[in-house]
Amino acid sequence: MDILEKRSITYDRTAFSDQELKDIYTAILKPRLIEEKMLILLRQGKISKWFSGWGQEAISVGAALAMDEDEFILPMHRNLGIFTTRGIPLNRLFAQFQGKMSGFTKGRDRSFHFGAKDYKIAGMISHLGPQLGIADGIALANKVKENKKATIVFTGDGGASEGDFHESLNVAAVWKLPVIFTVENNCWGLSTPSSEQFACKQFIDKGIGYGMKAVQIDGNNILEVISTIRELAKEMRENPAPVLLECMTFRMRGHEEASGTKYYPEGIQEEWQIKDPVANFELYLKEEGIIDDAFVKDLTKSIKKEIQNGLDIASAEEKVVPNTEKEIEDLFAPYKQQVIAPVSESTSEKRLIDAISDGLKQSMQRFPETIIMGQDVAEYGGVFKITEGFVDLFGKERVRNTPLCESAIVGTGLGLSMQGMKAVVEMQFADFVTCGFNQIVNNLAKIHWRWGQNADVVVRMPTGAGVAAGPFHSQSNEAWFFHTPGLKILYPSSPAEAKGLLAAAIEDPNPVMFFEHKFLYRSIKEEVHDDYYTLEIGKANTVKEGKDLSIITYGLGVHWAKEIVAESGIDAEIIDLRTLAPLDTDAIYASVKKTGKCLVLHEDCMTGGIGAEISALITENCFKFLDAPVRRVASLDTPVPFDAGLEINFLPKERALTAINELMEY
Ligand SMILES: Cc1ncc(C[n+]2csc(CCOP(=O)(O)OP(=O)(O)O)c2C)c(N)n1
Repeated sequence: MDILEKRSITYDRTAFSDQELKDIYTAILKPRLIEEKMLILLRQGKISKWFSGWGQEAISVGAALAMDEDEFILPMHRNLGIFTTRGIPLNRLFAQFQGKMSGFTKGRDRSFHFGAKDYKIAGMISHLGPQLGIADGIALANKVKENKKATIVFTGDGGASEGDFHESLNVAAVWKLPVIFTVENNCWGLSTPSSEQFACKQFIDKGIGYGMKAVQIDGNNILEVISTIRELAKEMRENPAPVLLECMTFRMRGHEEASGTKYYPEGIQEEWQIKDPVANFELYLKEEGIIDDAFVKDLTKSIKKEIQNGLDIASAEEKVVPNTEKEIEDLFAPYKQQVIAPVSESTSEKRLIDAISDGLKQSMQRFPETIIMGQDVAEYGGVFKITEGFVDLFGKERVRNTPLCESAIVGTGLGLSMQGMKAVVEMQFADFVTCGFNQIVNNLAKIHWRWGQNADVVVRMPTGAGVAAGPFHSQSNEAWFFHTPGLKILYPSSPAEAKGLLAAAIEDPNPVMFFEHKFLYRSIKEEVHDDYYTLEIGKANTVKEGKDLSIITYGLGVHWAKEIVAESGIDAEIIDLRTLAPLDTDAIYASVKKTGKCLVLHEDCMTGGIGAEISALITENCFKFLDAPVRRVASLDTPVPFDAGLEINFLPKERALTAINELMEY
């Protein structure tokens, strides 16, 4: 421990007993001593990277001490003290740093990128800001269940420049969620000083803009941190509402050890050195006669021993042995779908839109812990009216209008899932998913594989062209997600499929992208079972049997294929994939092996589309059965144009017949 000659922090110990003060000192010393050790190991090349929290320990330790043990904390990369104070065994922590099996991510993710539900810690991803939206979801669950619990989430002053910060604070303010948004204002984001990061004077100035209380404290004063957070948490447990907490502090070491601190102005570290949170507190406790040199010596010795023991255990553990099957298996939470048949024979004619609405409604009844979130989904019923009347049935707590904030809402869905709830998020148009993309591909898709947390979130995606809506309301973007391991993708083509698959998606505890074709919403109808039922995820449907050619398609493509085949009289087999991930390769191969010729038809653009993958799979697995090269017909590789004539030209339907004829003649 660095010795300070003179204390520069003033403490108010009124609320703390002697024993408590000793315990607090014990808690704050531990991460400091771990850091000291880690820096040695780093120099010895025994760990690869280290993000230092040196000088910021009072915030992490103070927060963990102030919150109830069963309240969630969502830390960042400098919050070692949260993990230690929450009591994570050091051997597991070090095993995590070393990528060992007994860490928290089976060697799949590094350093502090993990969560541990047993310790009520929800870990970060590298992108920083997405943490904030998850906190909203955790807090929303606490609020609707009336748990009287607070949640605390962290960001740096740099991370607070991300859109997620704005979205998440705004949602929490509008929904009055019990979250403490903690900005560790350590004056720098990597090499960028605050003056180049934000123009406001201080973060608390933002509170008024969000309509939330904002409090600034000395983040190096552990008693102030504890007292403030205790008070804020106590208040919001009773009267849920978010708070912006700005903790003034300084990052004493480099962004990560290898990057150094050359960019720091001369003398700034020395200036902050005298405000060291550990040394000041130690000096204060000595002055108060609560601890003495012997106590510090003994404690240091015993913590060092604990650290060494933890390291010995972690280091003795063998390296992770790769097991490909397990790597793939862990992408999703274990789940064996039980397909549910309708109880009665009762059916009625339903358009696609009615069937989706019906499936959604029945799922809401069946799973009372499901929350629907989206823009204008409440009284207005959503822009396509899928949720019309839902507020009357389920109330506004469960059918929630959201601000425009796709990222925060997907994050909120994940937070609900961490609390054992289900979320259905409606993108107003599939095109707008770009604004929530990060949460989907990096959080929802990866979280189970990383640390075993499922993401019970269905993202509804009103998709596709044919409605003359131009490049930002017509896109097909399923391929973006198809390329991302960890997501299921459903794309029904008919009302009956849509109802059964949506119910199946909501039952599934894993993240599902659910595509609904806008052109089909009101243009197709059929008899659909009135009772609740599900269809098998991952199972294609043979729409029409045939022997001369296989047309593999989905969505609107199924309807094009049916029309073309009916008009041309070709004996083609039409396979409706229904699920894009997992892909029913058995059905594809069986059909191609039977017909020997294959056309893959889809509305999405050609290049890098799902057709490319299917074509490659057929070539690899059915080559000797093929009598012609696999053909793909897809939309042009351009954005979707607005003018109806241009849109028809863009879409593949008119090119499909030519391709079919060429295949037949091959
Ligand atoms: C979206 C994103 N952009 C850039 C980075 C690279 N990066 C990692 S940490 C960091 C600085 C963060 O600064 P701040 O939030 O103030 O936290 P601090 O490191 O100072 O604790 C940057 C630029 C990242 N991880 N994610």
